[in-house]
Amino acid sequence: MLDYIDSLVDNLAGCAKSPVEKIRHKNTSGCEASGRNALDQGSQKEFGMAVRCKRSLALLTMPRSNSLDFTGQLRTSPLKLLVCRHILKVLRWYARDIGGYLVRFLHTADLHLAKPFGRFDADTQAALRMARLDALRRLGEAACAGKAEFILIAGDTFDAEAPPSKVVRRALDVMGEFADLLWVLLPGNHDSLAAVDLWERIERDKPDNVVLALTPDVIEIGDHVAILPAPPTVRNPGIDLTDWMTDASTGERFRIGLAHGGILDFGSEEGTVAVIRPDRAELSNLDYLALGDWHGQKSITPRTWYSGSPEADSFKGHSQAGALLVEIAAPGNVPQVTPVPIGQFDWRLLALDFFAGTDHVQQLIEALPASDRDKSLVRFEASGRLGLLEQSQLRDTCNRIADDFHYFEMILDGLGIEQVVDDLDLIATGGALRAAADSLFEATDLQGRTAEDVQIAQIALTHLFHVAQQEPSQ
Ligand SMILES: [Mn+2]
Repeated sequence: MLDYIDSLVDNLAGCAKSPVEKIRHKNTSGCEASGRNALDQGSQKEFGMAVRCKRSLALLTMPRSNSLDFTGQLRTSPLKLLVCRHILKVLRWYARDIGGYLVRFLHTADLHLAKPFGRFDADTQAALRMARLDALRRLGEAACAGKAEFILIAGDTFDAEAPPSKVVRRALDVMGEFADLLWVLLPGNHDSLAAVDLWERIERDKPDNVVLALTPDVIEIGDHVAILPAPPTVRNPGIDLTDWMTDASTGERFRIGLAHGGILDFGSEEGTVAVIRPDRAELSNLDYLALGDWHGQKSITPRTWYSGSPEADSFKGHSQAGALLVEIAAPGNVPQVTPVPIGQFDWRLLALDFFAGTDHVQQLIEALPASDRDKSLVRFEASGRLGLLEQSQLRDTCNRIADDFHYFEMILDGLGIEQVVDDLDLIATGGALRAAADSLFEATDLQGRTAEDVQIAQIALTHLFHVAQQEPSQ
């Protein structure tokens, strides 16, 4: 273990020289555009940090022959492993600082706070809205756990231009709780710059650790990072607002673009005009382009990512909802992007194709989420063909399991009827009911009818069958 620490120290001592040398090299070669010289404040800070690190590291490993030899004690102490681990942790932190240029941040977007979720009952609506506010806190926690310096929210923090006042207050309070973390907020298309009152209010009430990206101007974070924002002026600007990034001067800093909208040839979440160039990051020399709009996580190029929503909001089948932890070792390096799960609710679309003769109930049960059912929203869409009795059994199964889930919706209208005339006997063998069943059955024949009429007849017949099965037999 001690040998390992020694070798790590040697490596770090070697590394400590490199950032300083790099700066000098850039200046003497004259290839740097914005002219930071070797003795400016930033360089002095780098050099000071390197010297301090080397001294601290030497102190950590030096006193082997001293009477206060803690490394000697380590050999016998039961706390040996614990202390060694702690020293290694400290050394790794130094390794990170000596690098000097490493940047780590969390990229998120599309929280859609206060989204109404009108299709659901009031309880589900409230739970889903609360989950989005919780997501904000979980993002803060994930950023701290991942040692991120700041969080970029790439638009659509709010679902509407005039969200309920209390939601704005809560959101700002949650961000304020993470005092050591910087939150950079970009307007999106739902909360574009046209939402003048909203952004004025946020500007007035926000805590100090919240930075608003309301103009296409460079935002400098610390000594090493430049954020290049492209705030949407209106809901659907129709022009590529990231154009300005190419000519933005940022010196030695990391160049991180922040934008909201659809990428050309890829489309947008809600059908707005998709105009951002897919090669914007490469074209404008960005280290990373943090995008919002698309609610699923997606990489367009190694430097261009949609983080997706941190909490899912549709049955579109996006990948697991979360954020992206982005680490860039030095300007120009390819970012290391790690998805971080955030979302609590699992929106599950079950599109199942049935055909007669298979165990249809088992097919459904196997496809259902096995765990965390109270956090699952399920939309079950059946297609294919089943007999009337099998359809009725499927409906019974759905009714039985629906309460297991936070929300369960079944859509059996796409399921055709396997035409077994004997099934009609199970409705009635004679009388008015049988006459109705016969007439509906006849109407399920496509000959001379529209597909829509046939589907209506099928739905009516399956309902009639299901109702007949519920009645005590005559
Ligand atoms: Mn959105």
